[in-house]
Amino acid sequence: MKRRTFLQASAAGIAGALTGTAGLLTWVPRAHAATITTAYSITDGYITQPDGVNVYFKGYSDSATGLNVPASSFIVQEGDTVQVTINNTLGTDHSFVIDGVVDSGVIAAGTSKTVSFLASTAGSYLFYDKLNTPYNRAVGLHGAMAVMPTGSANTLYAGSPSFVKQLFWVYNECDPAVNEAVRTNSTPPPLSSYVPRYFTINGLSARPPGAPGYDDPAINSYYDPRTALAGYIGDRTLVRVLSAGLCTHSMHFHANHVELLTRNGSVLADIWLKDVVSLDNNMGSADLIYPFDPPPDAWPPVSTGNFVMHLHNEQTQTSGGGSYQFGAQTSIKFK
Ligand SMILES: [Cu+2]
Repeated sequence: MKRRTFLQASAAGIAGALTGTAGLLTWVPRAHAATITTAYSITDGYITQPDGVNVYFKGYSDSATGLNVPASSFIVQEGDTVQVTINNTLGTDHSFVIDGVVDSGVIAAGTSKTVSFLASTAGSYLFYDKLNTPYNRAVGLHGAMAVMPTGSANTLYAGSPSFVKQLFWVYNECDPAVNEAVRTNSTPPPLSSYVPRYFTINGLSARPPGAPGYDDPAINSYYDPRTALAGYIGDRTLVRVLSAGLCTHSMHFHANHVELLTRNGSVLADIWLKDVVSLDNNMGSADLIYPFDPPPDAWPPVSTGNFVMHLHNEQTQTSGGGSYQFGAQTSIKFK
């Protein structure tokens, strides 16, 4: 069985853009717009879940022989023209869509297509396969694009609160019965019988102490540097949260409230301070800043320590049911 290749370096030359990871983003602003090119191969394979079960996925991958779920993210700035070439290596039709921005139409089995679009508005975007909705998206054909405001390295939109670091959290979950139906190109079970079993951030689940992979940041979302929040006091971190799956989530941040800037693509008129942030199913999104301030009201004052972000929907903390801490969670480290 194939293992995921999510840390595989991309050979695509992308001016000013970062690829090769699904999470942490770096960015150097430009004074002028540019044309950005990137490429993905639609591939499939199996990814081992926390309980050892291998589950079938499809992905927009960095190469025709790898499998990336989610896709390597990319970052551009307002005004850029983006050209994405998608090489569909599979025997089934697929597509590449960003709602309100671009729709490739059908990319037939075994063909390639290049789409071109203008990145007109700063923000966080999910790209996904709209065919066979929602199954192709949920089975792994999704990824993230960040559009930075022109000339800015540290704001979400012009005039937004600023940050020091930024990363993506792309959530997904799967019901292996659905993935298997996609693999065999048969009709998935009705959504009334949908039973999500595995829950991921940037493609990984958490592992509790003692579990296989607990110490491995390439396996455990708790320590994955693309996902974990780690900083010194003042290292304000923007988290671009996108949900590819079918479940509603409830993110609980320990040690601090977060500054909630957007929900479902809309900038909030007021910046809310929240410790629990809900995430709608079927492509809900949020942009938020974890402030890395000392936790309020703590005595004696706290400036270092280890905390957690977990989900308050109980199902999302389990793997196959009943295995607490195997779900979508990550660490918050005050260094
Ligand atoms: Cu909690």
